Amino acid sequence: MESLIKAWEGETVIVQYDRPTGAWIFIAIYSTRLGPAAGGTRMKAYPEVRQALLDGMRLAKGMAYKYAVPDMPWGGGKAVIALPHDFAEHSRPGLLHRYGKLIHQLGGLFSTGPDVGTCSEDMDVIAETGAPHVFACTPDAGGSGSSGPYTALGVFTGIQAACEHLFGEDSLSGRKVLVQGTGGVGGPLIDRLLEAGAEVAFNEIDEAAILRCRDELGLRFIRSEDVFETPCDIFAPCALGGLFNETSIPRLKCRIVAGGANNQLAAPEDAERLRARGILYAPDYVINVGGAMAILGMETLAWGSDRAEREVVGSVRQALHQVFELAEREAFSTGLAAGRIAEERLTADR
Ligand code: PPY
Repeated sequence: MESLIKAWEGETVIVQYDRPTGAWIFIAIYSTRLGPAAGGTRMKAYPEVRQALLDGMRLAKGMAYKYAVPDMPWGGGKAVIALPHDFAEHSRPGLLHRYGKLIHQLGGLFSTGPDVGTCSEDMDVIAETGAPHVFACTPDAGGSGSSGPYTALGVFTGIQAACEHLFGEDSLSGRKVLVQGTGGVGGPLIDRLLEAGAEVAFNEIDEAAILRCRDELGLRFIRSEDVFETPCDIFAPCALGGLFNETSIPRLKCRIVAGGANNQLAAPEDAERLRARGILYAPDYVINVGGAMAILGMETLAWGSDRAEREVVGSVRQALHQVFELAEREAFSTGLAAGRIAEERLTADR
């Protein structure tokens, strides 16, 4: 893990070994240049502990870029709790309380919210020891609840912006959209897409969620092995990241990639691979800012939900058009364009 930390351009990594459970807690802080760090807490088992650290470091950079593009006064950070493979669910509250205590001790250097493997109910438990540096608690606990619907609203807006750029009209009526992951973000995204008249297919690994989407919503199910080859207008990854690489990109049969998952590209060069295939890629951290933007606005700036929705729609639309236009003008990838915009903000004199 020494070499991983050494190679990372971020500021700080906080490490805590949770002896009672055997879990490893990593808090990666990429940059506090624009403000104190905030980012979700990812909690899952990894094949190896070092992969959890690497995940946290990559996600923290994504958060820094995510805040930088719409000029939010927050720094990039992410927490990863690597669970032991024999983790017992009854140990969860204790682990979350000890993690909350660490958050509290950091005194605002890092604030957190939900990510893959944690939900608003978990934030309530973390907040018992970690308040006030815990966002998106349940409404019962005085929080604003799940960020998923706001992320989904931003992704929906981003899909419209991509269609406008590529097809000259933002209407989704009759557009074929493949949504991967039907959980906190994919679920509400599907609802909006259907309402807009899109033809939605989905991929999912959870059996109950498959039944719900296929039998109750009547959507076409795409098996995991067929996801990349399925012809569609828009492919919207809303599950785990790292899916686009030199072997998956040549198989794609979509015109647009625009989804909510973090860290969709295995490597930065994959943005150029998508461009070379004529696929318009909406950079993940630009299109999925909605959750963080809405939650932070509602909980630190006293926005109401209407204001939060307006801010998300306006910011994602404007930022994506800026990214698409810069990429077109300079004839380079949208990933590079978004990176330029974010880095300019992160290095500007203040
Ligand atoms: C993300 O956008 O990936 C997050 O980590 C979401 C987030 C960030 C800060 C507060 C609440 C949710």
